[in-house]
Amino acid sequence: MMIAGAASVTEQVCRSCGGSHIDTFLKLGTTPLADRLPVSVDDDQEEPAFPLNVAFCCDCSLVQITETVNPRILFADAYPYYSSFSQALLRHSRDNARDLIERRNLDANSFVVELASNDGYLLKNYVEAGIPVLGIDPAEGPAAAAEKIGVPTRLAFFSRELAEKLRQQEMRADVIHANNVLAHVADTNGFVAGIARLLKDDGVAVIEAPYVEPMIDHCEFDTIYHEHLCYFSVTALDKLFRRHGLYLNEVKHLSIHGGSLRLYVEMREHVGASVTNQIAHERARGIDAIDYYLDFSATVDKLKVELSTLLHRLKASGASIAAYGAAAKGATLINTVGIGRDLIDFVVDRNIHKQGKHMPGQKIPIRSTEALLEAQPDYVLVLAWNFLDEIMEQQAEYRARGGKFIVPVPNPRIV
Ligand code: JHZ
Ligand code: ZN
Repeated sequence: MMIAGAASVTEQVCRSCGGSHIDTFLKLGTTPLADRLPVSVDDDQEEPAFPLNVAFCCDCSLVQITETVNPRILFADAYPYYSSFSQALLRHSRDNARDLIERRNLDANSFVVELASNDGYLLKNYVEAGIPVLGIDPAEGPAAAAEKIGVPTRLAFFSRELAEKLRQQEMRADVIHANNVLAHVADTNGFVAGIARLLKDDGVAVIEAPYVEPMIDHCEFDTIYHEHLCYFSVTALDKLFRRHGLYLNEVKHLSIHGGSLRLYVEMREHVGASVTNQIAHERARGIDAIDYYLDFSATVDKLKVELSTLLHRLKASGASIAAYGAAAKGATLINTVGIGRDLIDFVVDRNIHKQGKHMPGQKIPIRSTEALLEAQPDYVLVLAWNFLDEIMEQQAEYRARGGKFIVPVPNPRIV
């Protein structure tokens, strides 16, 4: 499973249960890394690219990609993702913190840890409320941004070993947040074991991860990239936590990122109806069996053809097209569909760390969002479709002047 010096390894067994019955049901080809943005368009230096194959474990139901790219390559070097550029995400995070402060009676004597704390977008809410926190994140830029706003941050990958070290220093958490990180770690079991070590006996881990059901049902195949090693069902998660003496006691559905789960995980077993009902639902729909996944490849191919045909038709009619959101998922979309500079003039993004760089693989330039009103392209392909409402509201002027958006999933459509 682990890679010391190698750029990547191909897994032969399940990341969670170690079983060897893993069946590949989707092959997206070889794609460049989604969060590694080329600085220059003439940069001849070849971008590293890796296979993107998705498999189902017949033993524990976990959906996973089979290639593990070295995390140091994926996250440490100029990682451009900063959480704080979406207002919707900031609101979502603030509500989550407030809810936990109230539910758990957190105060100056409590301790909240976030794994993959990024730029402090979530923990800052606890800091404001006078609650001690520690962020843990391996990406230098975002971690420095967190420190700057008063969120103490340890520059590290979280692991079982780090949890052990913190515990030796008398650090144990009332609340551990882990948002959009469980799917990112190569040592899935080590990470969960670390949570079990760091949690107080009566503490709670609050974990968010995209849910595999909407990914399949809404053809959100662009959320598949090398950072996302796992695509979770509640069935697979329940087994993963139990292996480490943790219990998934409550689950909530969230609309963020195309449909996510928020999991409440504790040391004591107190499984609520939200969990048992969801596992029953997954069984009824067959989410715990390979058949559910077998049509996905054909559905993805259909979407790719439809989108490519639409963009070529618009372009052939003389229309100009730009794109919105230099999102990681955008990198998968443009590289698997083959959307290059012949179709898209530029991509806009509010994240200043992405502006001036280029989309992976296709090397489409990334500009600030003001470029939309300056150039007034006829169409804008929304790569960050998960924030469509926020983007439409913010780009009211572009739309009032006649601009139109193209939303790629679940079916390409113009709005
Ligand atoms: P966004 C991220 O993936 C990061 P990405 C990560 N890979 C992960 O796991 C998933 O989320 C769950 C920009 N934007 O967040 C910001 C605007 O410019 O959907 C981002 O660059 N203006 C760890 O990268 C991009 O769009 C706006 O108004 O696929 C959105 O990327 C808004 C709302 C966003 O996910
Ligand atoms: Zn398994």
